[in-house]
Amino acid sequence: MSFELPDLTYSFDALEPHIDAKTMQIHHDKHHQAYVNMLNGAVEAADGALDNKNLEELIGNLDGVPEGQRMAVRNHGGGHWNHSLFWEIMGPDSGAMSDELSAAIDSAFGSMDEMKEAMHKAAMTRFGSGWAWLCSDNGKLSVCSTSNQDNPLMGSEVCGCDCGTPVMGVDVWEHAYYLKYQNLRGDYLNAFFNAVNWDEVSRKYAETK
Ligand code: MN3
Repeated sequence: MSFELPDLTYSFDALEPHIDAKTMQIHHDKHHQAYVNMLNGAVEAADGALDNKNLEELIGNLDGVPEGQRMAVRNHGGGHWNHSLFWEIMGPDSGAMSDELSAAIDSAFGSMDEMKEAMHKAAMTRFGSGWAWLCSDNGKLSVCSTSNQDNPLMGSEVCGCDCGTPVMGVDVWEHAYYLKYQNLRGDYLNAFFNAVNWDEVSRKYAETK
């Protein structure tokens, strides 16, 4: 069994003008494909020790990965999982947020704007490359950020917090925005929120309860 690059469910230009087609194409076809290839290489190099494990099992138990492949699985398995979620929670239609998610956001942050502000701050203060996440711990929402391709599923030693399962994430590696936004990470973050598909975020949130 090997991991595969998931198809986008929308065209490269579907998120214009917020996320440009060229960035989407390189990001999906080149960057994400490279994570998938490197992950498959690491699984193969483990000589059967990692066969039959799904992606969540691999990145959710890095201690169970042979030492020689652990960093590769962390970086490229994380990269595969993070980008797969990222494509899913964006889309040309913003959809509708469920009442359940809306209530959880109000409860945790006070309002939708305050949740966006918390995500924005987490993403802006992430030095270098990484991600900002909206996470649900059995329904309780919080925001955090991770470096490189780490994510909260890897556990508190890696993530630095114990926030549960990501239901939304934004990639703040420069490859996610540099072509259109150059150094203006904040402008990209504002644009990202215009590309979020709230149906899908709501669906992911419901799964965590
Ligand atoms: Mn990326």
